[in-house]
Amino acid sequence: MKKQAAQRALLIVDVQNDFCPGGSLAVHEGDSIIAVINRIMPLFPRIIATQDWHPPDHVSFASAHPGRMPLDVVDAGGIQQVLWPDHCVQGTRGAELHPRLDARPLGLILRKGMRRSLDSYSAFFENDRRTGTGLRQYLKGLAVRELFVCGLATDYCVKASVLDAHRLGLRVTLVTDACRGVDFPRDSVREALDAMRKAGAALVDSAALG
Ligand code: VGL
Ligand code: ZN
Repeated sequence: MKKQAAQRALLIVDVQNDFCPGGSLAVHEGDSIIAVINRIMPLFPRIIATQDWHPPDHVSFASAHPGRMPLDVVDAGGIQQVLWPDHCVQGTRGAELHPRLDARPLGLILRKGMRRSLDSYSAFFENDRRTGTGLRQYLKGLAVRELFVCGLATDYCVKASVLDAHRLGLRVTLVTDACRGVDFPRDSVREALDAMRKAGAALVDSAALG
């Protein structure tokens, strides 16, 4: 069998209604990246989208911790867990991919954060850093060596996915104008960009792709 040529892939992280204006965990201007993503998708032979996909009583929801508020930080089984408003509950409209995102070219829609007691920011590993999502094997099976990443939110799921991809030996490029962040705590978007750059990811504007 002929060896497949090394391929590029685009990873679109959590472009879901709840992370866009009007959603329960809306990221400022979260929907402004959709036109950019739709424009760059034709440049990639393989495109994967993730969906944050939580059960209704998920450990990351402040509502699951009596007396706690969103943005409080708790210890959840030895993992520092930021608490969020209920978001991306399985099967709800908030969990659907944003309707303006062109879903036709998506080769894989990967759901994460499905275990009640464990969150998953990264598209590769859950927050215990051990449980894989299968994305690593999927990309390996397609001989993908170079991953471009975009989506929501820059300082949480995008950052975690970029750092894991790099750790797994992929060449990683963040498409900066196709991301938006929560920016909590203050400056966390800037810090996330610095951390990704320091780890060895390239940061580029979509205009430079092609
Ligand atoms: C995310 C907070 C909670 C994200 C998901 O997609 O970045 N952030 N769940
Ligand atoms: Zn979540």
